[in-house]
Amino acid sequence: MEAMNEESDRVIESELTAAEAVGPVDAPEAERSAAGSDATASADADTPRATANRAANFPASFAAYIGSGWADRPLVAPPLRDQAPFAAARRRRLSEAFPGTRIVVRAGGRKVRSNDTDYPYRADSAFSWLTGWGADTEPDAVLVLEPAGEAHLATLHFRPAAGRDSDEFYANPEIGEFWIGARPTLDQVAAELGLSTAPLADFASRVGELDADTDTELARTLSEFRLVKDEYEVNQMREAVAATATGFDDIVADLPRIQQHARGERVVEGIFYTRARTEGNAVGYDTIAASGPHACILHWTRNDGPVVPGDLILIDAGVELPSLYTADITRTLPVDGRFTPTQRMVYEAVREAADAAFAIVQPGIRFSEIHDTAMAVIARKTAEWGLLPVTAEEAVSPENQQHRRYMVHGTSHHLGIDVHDCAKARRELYREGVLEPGMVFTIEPGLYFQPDDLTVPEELRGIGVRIEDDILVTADGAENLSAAIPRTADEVEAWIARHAGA
Ligand SMILES: [Mn+2]
Repeated sequence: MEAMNEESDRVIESELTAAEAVGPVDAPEAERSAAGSDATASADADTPRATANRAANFPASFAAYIGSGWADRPLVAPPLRDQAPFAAARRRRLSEAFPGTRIVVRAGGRKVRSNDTDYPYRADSAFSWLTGWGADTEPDAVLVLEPAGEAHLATLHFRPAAGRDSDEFYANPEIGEFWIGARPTLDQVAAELGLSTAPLADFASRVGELDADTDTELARTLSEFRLVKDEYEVNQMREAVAATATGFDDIVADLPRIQQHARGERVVEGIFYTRARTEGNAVGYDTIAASGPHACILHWTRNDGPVVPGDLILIDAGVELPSLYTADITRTLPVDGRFTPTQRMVYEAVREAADAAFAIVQPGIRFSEIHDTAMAVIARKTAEWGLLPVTAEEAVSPENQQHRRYMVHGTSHHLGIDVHDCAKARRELYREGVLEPGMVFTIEPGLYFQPDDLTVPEELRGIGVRIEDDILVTADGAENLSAAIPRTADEVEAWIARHAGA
């Protein structure tokens, strides 16, 4: 955070023009020619998708007619976004790490889901981290850090708003304004992100540059830079958790309706999705709504099963904000509002593992110690219940690990703009890394007794429990950002009862 206030000229952000008075959406001549006055000049238009064989031709006179009669759209410059100074500090840090080298970080393009329909667009995380551009990123945008003296000059290239002299706005289903909405102008984006902007058409790869899509050292560095969150990011994580908490509350409030549907798990997914779309940008990952024995399938996202009284339902979901930061939270609920004694025993064992892991979190410990601490509880509990062929002490030794039959996944992963954040960081900075204030990660132990596991008594089979919270490392310990979502068995029962009585 202190870097924000430092006078640093490592990255020279070039002069922003027209920051006070952004012109009309219709681009000036220079931009028009750069963006291409002919829609077919754009890469997107080169290969129109399946619409070509059903499109009615426009007569030659039509372009002139539809190109006229439009009001100017003078725009007030949008304010600088909160994240802009933080993104500038991140670019300075990258500049210092790669002096004299041209750096290219791409937002990525749209991806086809089928035929002429795309997946919802989602910008590359490193690109978003460096630019502060989130859910509204223009596809195919490219950030370039060009060496300039001791530092770099940062320029954001993207496909700007097209003028009415182009046929793009009405005739191009993939990028045209009438089809998918207007793009921002270069000046608008420059004002919002505090970055110098240029048309995408002006961007070309150069020999010797490092491209984050292909250079592993650059990609790794960007991943490692993201391990410690700045003040903006921590606030985003708090917001993402708050929105996610509301989504979980929506689910609990609707438990009676959920049980009535043959695909109750889908109802759960839909309820959470509605909250994610209304409060945030989307879900940060596919929601896991796993009722009954489905809870034993770690990444159950088919979500097509019923939600039956007497069972537990495991819900693992997170709201991704427009800034692209996401929460990642799991709660396991008794569908009818009350844990059976066996369910409660398993649930509270998992909670004990989570609480033990959380208790040791502070700057200076190793990330892997969190997992080891949670697993020691899992080993002790499963040994106490007579499930292990060895003692708990024997099980936790590296050459044994029998208890992991019931929890094969890790306890923690970093969290941020990606749900599994910093995935390209080196093992010595991740698993073997030492905790620092500002790190955000999950603690998510579980116990999963497969329905056909002959090593466990019948009453345990088909029970799956996970409790997942989002943890911030503070100066002298840790804060559970999701502590306000009911966690203990008693709290969870009271939560459901509160809604049932309402
Ligand atoms: Mn997780």
